[in-house]
This record gives sequence, C-alpha cells and structure tokens, in this order.
Amino acid sequence: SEKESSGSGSGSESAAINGEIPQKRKIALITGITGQDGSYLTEFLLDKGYEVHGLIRRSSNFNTQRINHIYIDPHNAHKARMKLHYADLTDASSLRRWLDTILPDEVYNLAAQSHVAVSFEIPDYTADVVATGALRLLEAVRSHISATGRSHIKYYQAGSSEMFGSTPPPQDETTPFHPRSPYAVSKCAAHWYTVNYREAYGIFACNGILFNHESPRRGENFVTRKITRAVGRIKIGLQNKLFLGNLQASRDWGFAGDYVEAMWMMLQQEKPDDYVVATEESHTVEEFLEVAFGYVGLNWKDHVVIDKRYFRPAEVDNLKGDATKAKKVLGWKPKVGFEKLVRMMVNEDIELAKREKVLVDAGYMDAQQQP
Ligand code: NDP
Ligand code: GDR
Repeated sequence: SEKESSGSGSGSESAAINGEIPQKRKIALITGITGQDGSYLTEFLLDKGYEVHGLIRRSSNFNTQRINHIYIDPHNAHKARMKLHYADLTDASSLRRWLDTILPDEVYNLAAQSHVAVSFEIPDYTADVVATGALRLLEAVRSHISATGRSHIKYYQAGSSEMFGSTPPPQDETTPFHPRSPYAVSKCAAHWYTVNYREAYGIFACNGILFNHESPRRGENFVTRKITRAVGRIKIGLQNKLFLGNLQASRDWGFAGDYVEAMWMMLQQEKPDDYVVATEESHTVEEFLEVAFGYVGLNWKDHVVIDKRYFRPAEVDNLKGDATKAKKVLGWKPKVGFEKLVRMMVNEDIELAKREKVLVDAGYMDAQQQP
C-alpha cells in the first residue's frame, strides 16, 4: 500500500509555472501525525505548501481516522504531499532511518502516551515513549546532522502545562516545574533533553509548553470530549448517564487548530527558544459541564454521576497560562475562546450521535456500543 511507500528524499520541488523559478518545498516530519494535533498540524503545513511526512505506529486496528480525509480523497491536491511511514518512538533505528530518507527541514515531535491518568497504570511505557522517545529522536537528529551536515534542521518538542503541576497559576516560561504524574515527569525530562541538545550541540530545538487544547478530534477519554460526546448521545437519546471524576479541577482550555500555528511559528524564529501557549483563561470541569449541557437545554446534574475510578492518585488542581512571550515574540494569539470551543465540540458530537442513531435504529449497532 501507499502507506508503506518510502520517502521521496529532498528533491521535491514545486513545478515551474509560467517561467517562475521553482521554489524548494519545505519538508516536515511529524511524529504522532495520527493524533489530534498531528492532524491539525498536517492540514496547516499542507496549506503552507509543505510536503508532510508522518510516522505512524503499527496497530491491529486502523489508527489513521483523523487524517483519512487528507489521505484517501483521490481528488485532494494535498494527497501527494502527505506520506506515511511506519516507525515508533521506542525504535531508535526507525527514527534515524526516516530522517536520512526524508531529509526534513522541520521535525515535530508530537507522539506520546498522552493520557495523564493512564500514565499511572503504565508508567514505565509512558517514560519510554514520552521521555526516552524524545531523547531517541533528538539523538537521531544530532547524528543525522553530524553525518549529513544538515545543521539547518529544526526540532519542535510537544511540552505540556502538566509540567507545572502543583505550582500555582499564572504559569509562564519562568515558573518552576512540579509534575504530578508519570506523564508529567516524563514531559519534564523531554523538556530538559531538548534544552540540553540545544545548548550542547547548537541544534535549533524549541519547547512549546502548551496548555490543554481541544477540538472535535480530541480523544474520547479526555474530559472535554467525554462530556461533549455524552451531551450529543444524551440529547439524541442514546445514553442517559455520564460517569466522571473530579469536577473541581481547573484548566486553561484552547482550540487545537490555534495551537498548531504556534508550534510552526516557534520554528520560524531566528533563534530557538521555549514558549508557553495558552488562552490565559481557566475554567473548572463543572463550568465545562454547565456550558456544554446548557447549550442544548439540558441540566448536567440530571445526568452526571461521580465515579471514584476517575480520580487520580495525584491531581493537578489549577492551570492558567501567561502567554505574554508567545504573543509578543511570535505574534500568536488564540482565535477561539472557551464558549465557542465548547459549542463547536457539542455541535459536531450531536451530528455524530445522529449518525449513530441511524445505525442503532437499523439494527446495526447497540445503543450501548460506540463505533
Ligand atoms: P494524542 O494522544 O491525540 O496523539 C498522540 C499521538 O502519538 C498519536 O498519533 C499516537 O499514535 C502517537 N504515539 C503514541 N505512542 C507512540 C509511539 N510509541 N510511537 C510513535 N507514535 C506514538 O495527543 P495530542 O494530539 O492531543 O497531543 C500531541 C502531543 O502534545 C502529545 O505529545 C501530548 O502529550 C502533547 N500535549 C498535548 C496537549 C493537549 O491538550 N492536547 C497539551 C500539551 C501537550 P496512535 O494514533 O497510533 O495512538
Ligand atoms: P489533562 O486532561 O489531564 O489535563 O491532560 P484530561 O481531560 O484527561 O483531564 C482534565 C481534568 O479533568 C478531570 N476529570 C476527568 N478526566 C478524564 N480524562 N476523565 C474523567 O472522567 C474525568 N473527570 C474529571 C481530571 O482529573 C483532570 O483534572 C491533557 C492531556 O492532553 C495531556 O497530554 C496534556 O499534556 C495536558 O492536557 C495539558
């Protein structure tokens, strides 16, 4: 299949049109391309004219749902400029091989076991992918530069507000880290590996310290999407209860589509640096429930049941970013605010629930099941 095809090397150039001098296309390599951010970043970079290569991991189920709309449509002009390759952040040889083959200008390391609660269940694996995985990729970049002399290559590390953990808000680039989960500790390690490779080897490497960002493509076991999926299904009559944990935690929630732009902007600067990306507004899970259920005329209290299983061994209570530096230096600012984000997610999940209802009514699906 095409998904197994090799990279095209560095020779990709857009065709000369009307005698114009051909511009060399920029090439991006994205780990975690099948995730929420990977899909938005791919669309963003394709629109900017990049050739995008994504590393995907082998799975017994298809894991490309979020990028199928770019990949499959034969009329899609983007198709030929997105290529997928098998690799894994736990496999150093695969990372170095694809760097040598693809010859990217920019590398975005978005791959992670990204669920905080799950990281308490699989801490060893989480550290292997999130912390050591970032180190493997940085080391692959370093040795690739040393072998090829391609020192212009730029690296983006997907850092997280979870690194601040229990340090009180507002949090900015100078705020001390106090991580509260194996995931967050691993992200701190990845952050410092990135700083170290920048200082030790002069690699253009940036840490984006991104606060929570959501979208209709958010994984269904993160709290925002879990809520909006439930709102859609309750509204359409497919379920009645929603089981949740701590409703008092506060998060600075933005829109993923806005945040991938900040990633790219960091790599377009003269010098590599680290940036906080946030909306600078924080809301509790309970407030999210109020807006999401209220938007479709429901009362969340009639549906939400607290289940201890969703409480974490250590919680992060309050995150609220100070994105002054990103605004000033990058010229970045978020376009989608809290209420608009919630409404966008609810609208999409109502449409999804309607499609599920058709399958349920036709006997193709049990209402308890989700496809
Ligand atoms: P997702 O969980 O949606 O996506 C994670 C991606 O990593 C998926 O493509 C997944 O593949 C891939 N992946 C997981 N393990 C491996 C592995 N061993 N080797 C290769 N690929 C792997 O995360 P998001 O898109 O939400 O987040 C992107 C990055 O940003 C992550 O690093 C996350 O920790 C970080 N982050 C996210 C924030 C957010 O609010 N969304 C905030 C701050 C940081 P598959 O599809 O096969 O599972
Ligand atoms: P978070 O996101 O841990 O901030 O990490 P998540 O949506 O999982 O949790 C946010 C808050 O909601 C509380 N909560 C629940 N969470 C989940 N998942 N399920 C529930 O049922 C539930 N009930 C209450 C949590 O306790 C927490 O306080 C996300 C991930 O994307 C990370 O990869 C990223 O680094 C950070 O955001 C920034």
